[in-house]
Amino acid sequence: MPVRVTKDADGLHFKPSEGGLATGLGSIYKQGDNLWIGWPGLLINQGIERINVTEKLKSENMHPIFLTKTEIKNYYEGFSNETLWPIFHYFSQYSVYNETFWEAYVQVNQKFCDEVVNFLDAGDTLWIHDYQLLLLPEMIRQQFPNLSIGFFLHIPFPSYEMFRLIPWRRQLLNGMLGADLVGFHTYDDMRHFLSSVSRLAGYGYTSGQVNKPDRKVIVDSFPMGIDYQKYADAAASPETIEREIRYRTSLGDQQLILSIDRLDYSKGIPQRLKAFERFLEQYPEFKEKVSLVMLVVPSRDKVSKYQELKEDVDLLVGRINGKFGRINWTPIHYFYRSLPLEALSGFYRMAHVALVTPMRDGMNLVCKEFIASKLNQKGVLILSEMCGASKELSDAILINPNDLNAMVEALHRALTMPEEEQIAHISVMQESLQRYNIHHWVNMFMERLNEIKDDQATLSTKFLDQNMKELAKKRFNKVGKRLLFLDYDGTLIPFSDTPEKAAPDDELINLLTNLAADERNQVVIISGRDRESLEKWLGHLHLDFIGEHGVWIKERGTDWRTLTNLSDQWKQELKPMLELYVDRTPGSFIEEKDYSLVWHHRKVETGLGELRTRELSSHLKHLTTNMNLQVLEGDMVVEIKNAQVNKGKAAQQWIKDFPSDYIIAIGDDWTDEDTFKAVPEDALTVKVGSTSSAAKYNLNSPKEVRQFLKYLL
Ligand code: GDG
Repeated sequence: MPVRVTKDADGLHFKPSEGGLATGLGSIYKQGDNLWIGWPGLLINQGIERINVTEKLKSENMHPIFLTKTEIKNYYEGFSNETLWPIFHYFSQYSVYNETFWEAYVQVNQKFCDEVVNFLDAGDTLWIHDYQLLLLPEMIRQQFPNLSIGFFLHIPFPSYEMFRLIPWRRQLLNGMLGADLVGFHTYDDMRHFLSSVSRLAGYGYTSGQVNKPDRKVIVDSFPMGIDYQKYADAAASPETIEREIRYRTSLGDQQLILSIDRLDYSKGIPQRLKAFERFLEQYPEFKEKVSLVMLVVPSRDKVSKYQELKEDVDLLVGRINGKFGRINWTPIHYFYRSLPLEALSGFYRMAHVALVTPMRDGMNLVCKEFIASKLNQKGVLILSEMCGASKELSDAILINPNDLNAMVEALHRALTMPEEEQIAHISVMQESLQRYNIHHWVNMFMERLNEIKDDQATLSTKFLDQNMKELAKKRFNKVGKRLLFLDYDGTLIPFSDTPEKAAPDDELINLLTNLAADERNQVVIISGRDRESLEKWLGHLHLDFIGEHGVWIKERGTDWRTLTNLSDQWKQELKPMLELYVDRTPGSFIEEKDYSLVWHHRKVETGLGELRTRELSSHLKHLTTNMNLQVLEGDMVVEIKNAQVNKGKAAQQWIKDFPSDYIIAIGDDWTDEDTFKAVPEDALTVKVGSTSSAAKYNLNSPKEVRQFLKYLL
């Protein structure tokens, strides 16, 4: 929460919180009817104290959720800060995988859910923040299917190689995907997330859009800004200036290097100290001329890794001060406590150099606050490449925090940089930070979320809802003859690893038998499948067939025949090329039909399959020019077939030969688009899945298709 409750002998106190999220959003949440719900950061067990805290926070648009001692230990210190935090910051060696922590994480997310729903109305917007609540979006979605839910992650989203280490990785991803919009600081975080979603949760994505069967989820980057004016104003305030004079009088006229962080191993504090030590060794002329002001804010001090870090930092500071210090000069001024904004602002004003060198950081706001506080535009920012802010602040001196020599050289360059150069860099950065400030960030996120809701509303008018189903059924019952075109894979049956495994189950056989039993129904299975499979699986039923996209056809009670004089000579020519791609791509294989060849990559390593698809398609398109062939990229396949056949042409033949009063066409693949376009305007066309289509309506899955057909019966 933006305030932290503390307790001493005098009772409870409410202080502004440190930490990026709280300071960033602190200026925003009080507007309008907003309500900020969160944990107030302290164990409060007594009923009366809970009531007092709740009352006090209510007057400031906040509502507390209290955690018990065990929840703080297992959920907050445990799963959040000993499992997720290290992995997400690439410190996998620090991550603890503990079932009790995980159970507490699920339980506390549920606790948040139970509390939050008490405040929610269907038209509200819910914005969930950060890694402590990854499961909450989906939990809320279960209860409010149409609510507008945004999620923002303030820390990095790690590469798939890191994320996959977590035993509960799928649950975490599915939890996040309950949101309509998932936001990150940088494009890299977003691309890592999408990669994990496709590999672990099995959903495909196009650009930043995850295609879940029930909903599209938008993933985008929103680099967080600061409340620029607040820091600029603070730097100009009399309180800050008074402090600057006071500090300057005690320090003398040395140049100051500033370092401000929460105590955290991700911030690279020991590495920074070592770089400063080496700088004094390599450039002894700076002794007595420069001091490092190091402000470390206590954080998560119950977690053992943080306690160890604190000891390391204490030792290093002691060692360096002992080694170089003089009576009249302290190399490092070290503060281990939280200071008020005026003090912070005073340091930002005074510092010649801000040394911001995290090993990993989602964004990092300290560097932005430093820039905003430089009213005279004099100063230099040294910034780690490993923080989100480095993507925006390219006018800083960027360094790799593992490279001590680079840090030493950066310090030397910063401390000797001519003033005009300092002003040039700072002014560019100020301009950008003024524009992309915290208000801009909130607006961008909220506008995007609203857009998505509008899109969903448009799409949902296309969803084949109960109303439409009833209308369809009325017409179905009324008319004399009905013609049904049903695609097979992905429409009547879900996809499986190999084409042979998609044999029909009993439920499907019964459904098709019952449909065909009514003489008024003419049911056409219209598929890309070879005729042998169709015959073997469904040939005994009273159905019509269009196989291999229209190469083979069979009316009920007759034999298979082909409509056109097609050539299959080209297969000999192109097959070696497909074989070459099989050799180069383990897990892929060729399916050969009478008049088409298919290269399948469903079992190929994610990413490699898509890469090879692009290579193969362009290779084939080049080779098949003037061959009257068509190269199709389908669901995990590349198919080559004769250009003169397609499902649409075949369907037209049926429509002509078998006049009917009501046509229904259902399919999932883009080869089915030809069917949708071929049927008359008054037909009922249904696309399975949520990508755009010529069909009038959508259903989400083969399961829903079956339910609809049963409903018609
Ligand atoms: C997380 C991500 C991301 C520091 N000392 C004092 C104090 N602070 C304030 C600073 C700044 C904030 O704390 C620290 O923010 P950061 O962004 O640098 O880092 P995290 O706390 O780790 O924040 C981070 C952020 O979320 C936002 O998304 O940028 O990457 O890790 O605002 O000014 N404030 C006061 N006294 C102090 O002594 N009052």
